[in-house]
Amino acid sequence: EGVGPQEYTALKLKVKTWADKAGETINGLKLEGANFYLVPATLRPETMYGQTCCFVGPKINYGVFKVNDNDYFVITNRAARNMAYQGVFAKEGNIEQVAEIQGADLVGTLVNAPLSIHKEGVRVLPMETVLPTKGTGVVTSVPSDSPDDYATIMDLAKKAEYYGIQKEWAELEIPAIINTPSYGDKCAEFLVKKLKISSPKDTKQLEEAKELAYKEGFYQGTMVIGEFKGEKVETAKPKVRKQLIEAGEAFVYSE
Ligand code: A2H
Repeated sequence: EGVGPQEYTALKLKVKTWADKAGETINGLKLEGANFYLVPATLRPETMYGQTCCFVGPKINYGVFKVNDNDYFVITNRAARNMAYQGVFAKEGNIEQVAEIQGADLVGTLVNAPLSIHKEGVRVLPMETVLPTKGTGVVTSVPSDSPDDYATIMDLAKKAEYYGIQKEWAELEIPAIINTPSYGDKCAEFLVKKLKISSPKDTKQLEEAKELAYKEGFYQGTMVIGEFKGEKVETAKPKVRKQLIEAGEAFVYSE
């Protein structure tokens, strides 16, 4: 971990259809015409083409925060407090929370994931290892390039009934985003298998896989999808980020 502030890209995943319980809460607010977004924080904006779902911590409490007259964000209270001083909300330093929803009640919600090949949307799914103390408490899942995400979706698909989800939600096609000389074009899957990681609870091996994937992807990787196909990750990364921000689909979030 660095000592300076971490600069994330916060991505706006617009809710298309709420899971039942979250829907009841939101409908009770009678905010006709409002837009709601789950807002994951990522360090890898160039991988957003490969989003296949969006993770929340099932036991984490999320707030629904008013951003402006039409828009609301679903994030942790902690993240809202930080954003209030980063020019994200209409009034500097002011937080307006309209509801609280537990992560478990968000599971099954269908959201639009900017740049994802899955234009029909992706599902909100549970991830036990989401930290309430980092980012926004929401994590977008890119199983091609994140070993944590890959290990989690494999576990979800294997135990769909236990998790109370539909198996198909965890089995969306995983496209290749980045080619690397050492680990091929789906480095997370390659490393999870190589290090014999069998569950999201294999913390130590996952830490190692994450380190290897990150270095190889960033320094040796080449994009194999999207507008910057053929470019090195190092140069494509700021371009994809800029594009998302200019399209109003993302913003800078630091902590
Ligand atoms: B990354 P750092 Cl493709 N709890 O985004 C657990 N993990 C969280 C989190 C939280 N509250 N908030 C963000 N994260 C994840 C993409 C990605 C990420 C890829 C590869 C590696 C990777 C897609 N998931 O991260 O501790 C988010 O996942 C590995 C470093 O602040 C975010 O970026 O360095 C990253 O961890 C931030 O971790």
